[in-house]
Amino acid sequence: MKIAIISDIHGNLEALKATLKDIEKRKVEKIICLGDIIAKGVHPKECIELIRKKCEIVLQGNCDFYFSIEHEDLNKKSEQEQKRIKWNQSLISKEDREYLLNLPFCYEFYMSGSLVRLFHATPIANNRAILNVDSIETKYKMFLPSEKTISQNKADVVIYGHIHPYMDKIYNKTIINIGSVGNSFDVIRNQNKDSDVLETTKSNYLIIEGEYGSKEYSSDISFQFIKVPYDIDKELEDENLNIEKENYRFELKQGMYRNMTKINDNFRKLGVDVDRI
Ligand SMILES: [Mn+2]
Repeated sequence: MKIAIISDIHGNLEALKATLKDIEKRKVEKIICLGDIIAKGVHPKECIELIRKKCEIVLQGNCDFYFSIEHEDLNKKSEQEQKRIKWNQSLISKEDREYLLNLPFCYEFYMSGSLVRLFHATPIANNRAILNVDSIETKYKMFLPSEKTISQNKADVVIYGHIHPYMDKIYNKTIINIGSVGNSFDVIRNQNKDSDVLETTKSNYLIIEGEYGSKEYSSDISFQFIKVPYDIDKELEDENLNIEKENYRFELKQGMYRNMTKINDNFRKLGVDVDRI
């Protein structure tokens, strides 16, 4: 069975449409979404509608939660943050918010012998970023169960979203980040070493293929990373509706997070010499 796994649409309708079109042509039997359908882009409502129609399983991302709850401490937040919350909430209905708040945290299945566990960011919280440069110890914890996982077994394969795409092997286990459909970027960047940014700014998703539901190791399993180009300029046609349009345009066009200082500080904490890479 072929299963497509998508994540982090962030209200980018053109990216979502291009990705779903690509999935359709690859004869996939099931689509799973790892969350963050909304926030950042101006088309969250249309994205929720499409995701509900096309995806069999949808998990909750940190933004789905954050922009759907009532913030009782709203007045204590910075003016800019208040504006962000109100704006993102104004783009979706009460029913959309209810839908997002009721999404599950985790999904699991066996495939060709491996226990595959899916969540938005970590097995404990959906708002922490585990990066490809994190330690083996930190990455190992991604395979452990928590109160929020479906089973209490250690996973063999972990698939998550929230950041940028990579794959690694640790202790016989496979950790995969599928990247983002609508807010794609790479975090290790260097003007002299970067390739064309159009490679980065495409939509990312993953296809996993194998014997669905089988606990036997006797069949093959494969992971395919796919990058789909989409019409970024068309998505930005409505950018005047966006209260964060400069940041949003920068991220979509440059394939870089709006606050590289924050990312570089995180890297330094992990012992990565960002000034030399
Ligand atoms: Mn997220």
